[in-house]
Amino acid sequence: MPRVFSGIQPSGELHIGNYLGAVRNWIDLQDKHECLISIVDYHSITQDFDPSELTTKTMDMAISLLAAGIDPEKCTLFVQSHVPEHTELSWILTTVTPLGELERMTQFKDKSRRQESIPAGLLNYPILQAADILLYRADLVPVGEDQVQHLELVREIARKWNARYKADFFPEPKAMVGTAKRIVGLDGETKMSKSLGNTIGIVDEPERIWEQLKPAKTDPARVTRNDPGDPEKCNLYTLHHYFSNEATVNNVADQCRNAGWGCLDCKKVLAQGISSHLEPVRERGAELRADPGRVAEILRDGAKAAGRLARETMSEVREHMGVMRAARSQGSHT
Ligand code: AQP
Repeated sequence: MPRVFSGIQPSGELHIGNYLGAVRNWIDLQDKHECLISIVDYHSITQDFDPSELTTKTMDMAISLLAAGIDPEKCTLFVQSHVPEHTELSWILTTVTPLGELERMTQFKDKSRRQESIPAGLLNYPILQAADILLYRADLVPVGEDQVQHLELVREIARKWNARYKADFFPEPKAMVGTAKRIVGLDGETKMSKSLGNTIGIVDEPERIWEQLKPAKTDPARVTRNDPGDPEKCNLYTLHHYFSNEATVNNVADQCRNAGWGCLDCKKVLAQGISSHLEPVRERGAELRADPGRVAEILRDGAKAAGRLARETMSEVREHMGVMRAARSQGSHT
């Protein structure tokens, strides 16, 4: 069975952009692939974060993923920092990664613009990502379009390590991008992003979904209620394709072109579509929230399973690199 790895940062609520761009592909893959999904908390500390919230956000992300349909019976779900080999391999990979490649990454340029002082961790983010994937020698990495450039670099890092140590050890993982490549945020401009607050969360209550949608940007040509619009220029029309049925999508387009509906009318229909689509996710989320012990247990079992694979890889990596083995303590049978 091909092995799949993907990760998500606990940097905010799981939103419909993450869901459409990545998570629903993970859910589809878990039946026919060996899947490892990690909540990558050490990635999230490369941006501003509040330490008093990190554990809660990590737990919330686990709850949202499970509620969305990640099934611990079929897939290994774990927290990145619970498997320390991720950071160990990351250090090793820094020694074969060209600095110039890191500096030209679009996400590094975007995110460093948002920070007053740029931590080296933000630059090295794709190396930790390479470690996440290569640690499990994964074949496939289902991601949104924003991560494709990082995946190219991961492939290059795998090639360089293999060449440096004359080993055909790390496979070159392939990015898998679904149909929802880049969901735009409710500001109508930037990528929907946890850290930008332009999102709809997948466990949001209907009232919250409406609150978020009400001020969302639509076709700028619709200045007044009677101005006809072009649905193709409206980000919310794109969202209708995912959350409304075909008849509604066609009606939305007609009503927009003829100014039959105002944008608020269109938003009300979209809010209903999103709310009812996500209702089962909200319900499962509430059940899991009431049983945090069960969620902690799933993460513990996930870390155990991932840790076993990670230790196997690291032992071979060290062997290829000629790293001295630690002496076993007397009487040790391990
Ligand atoms: N807007 C999006 N459209 C499609 N796919 C998306 N993804 C993220 N945003 C969109 C995909 O979701 C997966 C998890 O993302 P991540 O947590 O690793 O980081 P990210 O891409 O940086 O996501 P955010 O929401 O923008 O988080 P912040 O604000 O913390 O940086 C990835 O596969 C990503 O492609």
